[in-house]
Amino acid sequence: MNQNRINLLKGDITKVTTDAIVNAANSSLLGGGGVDGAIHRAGGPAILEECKQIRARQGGCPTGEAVITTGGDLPAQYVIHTVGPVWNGGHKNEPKLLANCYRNSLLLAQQHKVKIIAFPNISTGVYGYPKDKAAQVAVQTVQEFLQENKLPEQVTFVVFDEENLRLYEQLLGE
Ligand code: AR6
Repeated sequence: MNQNRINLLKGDITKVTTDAIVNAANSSLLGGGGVDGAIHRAGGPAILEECKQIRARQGGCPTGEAVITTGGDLPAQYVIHTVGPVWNGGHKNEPKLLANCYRNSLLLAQQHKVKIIAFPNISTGVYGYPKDKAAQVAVQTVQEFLQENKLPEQVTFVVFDEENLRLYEQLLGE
């Protein structure tokens, strides 16, 4: 039913023109490597400035939670920064925390009337979450959210490597 509200794209999320992109951040909100570094480089200093303000207000962002800033110079209007769990063998609540990332990002998007949102494969880089397990959590959580909500209208999964492309193609039946 909501399959046509989910899209799959391979490439660099900083190039995607959309209402919001999601950043796989860390709880400091001060930037890092991977997709986080790419977003701050491409989006310019306005994003970091807002991250610092949020940090001053609430002291960073706990794992599984999300915060929103401008998209700065990006073709996206907003960046939603969420903090994925570090993979620790799977017995440290990782699946629930990863699902929280997707759900809380979608909720924040909805509050900002976001119609189209793009997600990277949160936690599957530096944080070491097995890609197959992470893809299952991502797709299931997004599908459930879309079944229960009208906004966002469209969700794009932006994959960066062949393995994730294959996994998402399988899960989305493409
Ligand atoms: N566009 C889309 N996906 C990307 C891009 C890009 N430009 N660059 C990397 N990826 P990671 P994490 C993919 O390591 O595992 C940072 O230092 C990448 O191939 O960026 O959640 C933060 O500050 C992988 O599939 O995020 C944190 O400290 C996915 O994005 C920590 O890394 C996530 O990989 C977060 O680790």
